[in-house]
Amino acid sequence: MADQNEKTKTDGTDEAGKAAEAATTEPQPSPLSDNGESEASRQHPWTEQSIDIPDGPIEETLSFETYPADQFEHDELGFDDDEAFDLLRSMLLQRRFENRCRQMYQRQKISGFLHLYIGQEAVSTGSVNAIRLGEDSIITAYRDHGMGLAMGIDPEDGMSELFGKRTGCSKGKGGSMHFFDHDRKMMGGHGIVGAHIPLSTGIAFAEKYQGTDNVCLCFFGDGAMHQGAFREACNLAGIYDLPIVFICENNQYAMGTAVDRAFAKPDLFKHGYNFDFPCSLASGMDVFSVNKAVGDHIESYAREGQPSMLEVRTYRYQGHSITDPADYRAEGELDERQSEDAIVRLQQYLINHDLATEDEIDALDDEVKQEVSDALDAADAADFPDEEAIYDDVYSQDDYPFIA
Ligand SMILES: Cc1ncc(C[n+]2csc(CCOP(=O)(O)OP(=O)(O)O)c2C)c(N)n1
Ligand SMILES: [Mg+2]
Repeated sequence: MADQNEKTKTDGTDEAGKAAEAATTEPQPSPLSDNGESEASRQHPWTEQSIDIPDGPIEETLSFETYPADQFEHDELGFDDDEAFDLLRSMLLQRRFENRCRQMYQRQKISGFLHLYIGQEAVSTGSVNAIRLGEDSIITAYRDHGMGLAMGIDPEDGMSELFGKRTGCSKGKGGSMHFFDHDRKMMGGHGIVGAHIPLSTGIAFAEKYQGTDNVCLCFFGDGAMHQGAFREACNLAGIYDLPIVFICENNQYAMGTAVDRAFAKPDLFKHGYNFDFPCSLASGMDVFSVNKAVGDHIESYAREGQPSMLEVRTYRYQGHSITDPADYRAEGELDERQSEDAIVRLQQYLINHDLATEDEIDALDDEVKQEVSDALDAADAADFPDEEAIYDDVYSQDDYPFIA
């Protein structure tokens, strides 16, 4: 990691003033507490930026770490043989769960929005296995079932949420786009594209302010990077040296628009460079590549108070939502991408490394299918929330300062 984003700058700017004040474990005074006029800024000139323009040209050499598929082994990443098998369980659970979701939507047991994560399971599983679960936070967009399950939300609670039942992980009032689990620090499930990115910066700010060494992983789609909120959040994280990793799950499409048609600079990982972040690119079709990349970004950067950016390239097999036939794809495109399937890849890995037999993998799959089937029965049998519960868990404050 030593050469990560190694930069040679000859632009004459003074980097010293920007030398990272590493996050300490002591509570810090809020950088916002005195309207930006901190003690330090009053003792120094307002700006140290030079207006003497150096002789050009200004040259920069950049380097970005990559994490391709088929490069990493389970034991070098710290997984024992059983843990490697558990990764498969996690990914299979997400896929079987969502296959049944689709069916339940058609039977009108689930209504409203339904965005499936099928194809992207290595991203959630690889990432969750790189965090300190219960201490580090994860926040994501509306394609959130897989992340919730990978973080340990019980499939019964997840399916109940989708059925709108009171036993759901958001008490049946959040639905597909709003899986939450406060104890596990799964901070949602958010429906407005890009709107959760500033929230992630707030979470990271809170961790730093409270003097913890916890980090926040913020997942968002390629489409969300067009939002101004992405820039604002990255910039604040950079100014305050926050413990955060911005992770773009580039699944190649935002609704029906392909990433290379929508971006002037489709190498999305490079966008983090504008905030002086270390930036990397990982395969989202190999759980080990994701795990290694996210682990490196957490331990080398986020826990050291250095925000960073990771682009994970993946592919969604289904349409944008359940009602999208996805006929904007090229012929053969889906088959080609599915030939890289992360679940098949891991199954093959386990067999090749004598960590599991085909029979054991089939038995695991049957077990997972049964678990999902039980979750469906429980969701079906559960009650809807009471009508009065509609007023519970709604934020209100009588003396809210800005409302007359
Ligand atoms: C602010 C806002 N604009 C538009 C939408 C409609 N919309 C929902 S999903 C989506 C595409 C987002 O794509 P991406 O961020 O790549 O996520 P993916 O669906 O691929 O996971 C759009 C435009 C929205 N929900 N919020
Ligand atoms: Mg997308």
